[in-house]
Amino acid sequence: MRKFWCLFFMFWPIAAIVYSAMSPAYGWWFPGASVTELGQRIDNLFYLILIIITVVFIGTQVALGYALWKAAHNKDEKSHFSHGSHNLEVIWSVAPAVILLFLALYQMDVWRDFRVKAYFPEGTIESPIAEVTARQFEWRIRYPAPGKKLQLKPQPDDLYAVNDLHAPIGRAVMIQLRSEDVQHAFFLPHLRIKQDAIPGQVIPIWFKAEKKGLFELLCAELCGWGHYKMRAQLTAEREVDFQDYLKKLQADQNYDGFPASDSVAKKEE
Ligand SMILES: [Cu+2]
Repeated sequence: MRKFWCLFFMFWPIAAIVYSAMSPAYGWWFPGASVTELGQRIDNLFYLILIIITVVFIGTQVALGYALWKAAHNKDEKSHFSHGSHNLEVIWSVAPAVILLFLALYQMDVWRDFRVKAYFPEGTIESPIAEVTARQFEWRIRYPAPGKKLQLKPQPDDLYAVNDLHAPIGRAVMIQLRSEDVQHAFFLPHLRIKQDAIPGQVIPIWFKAEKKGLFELLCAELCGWGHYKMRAQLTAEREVDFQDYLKKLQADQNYDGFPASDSVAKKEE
């Protein structure tokens, strides 16, 4: 039985290491390569941290195993209590502090480009493409009418959609994130974007999708019983298709049940 437990507890660290080593090749961490350049930089940071953690994990497990092994084979010596080692304590306090400080400084430019408004790509702040409002349990999207700018307050000619966010590819775009009720999290795993939506706050997010496609948009914050239903999509498409989509939304919203020519005649009456 003793052997079983020994093998049992040895199995999990080994399984964790094998899993970590295999994950990048199989895409188990993230779904495929990032669709944005900034996302690739975030991935690089993630893998750097993963490597550091793996090295530390293997190191500490091997040291622990060695200490146990040595103690188990040294039957003559009685156990003794030690007050501790000042030198060791200094080493294991300073080493992690240095690693953390390095990471804090090293990730700064990615953080700055992602979050600091002054560094957002040109043109994004002035003309957000949409406002996304999270609510229990859906994503409401508000676009300005074609040719107009998004205002903070809803306008009569604004365009609305639910659970389907469209964005053009090849240029940096910004959206305004809000929440209507509780805390949600706007998560675009393919773009490596995750941002909490907080009631009472308008939070800007920018991204530059490089690839066309449909990408998952999820809520990553347990927000109530219907949390699982907050699955939406981002449609990344060419600029012309994006403009066509807005025009189609506009036509659909202005549809009054009459053919176009009739409705003109009706207004003139
Ligand atoms: Cu939610």
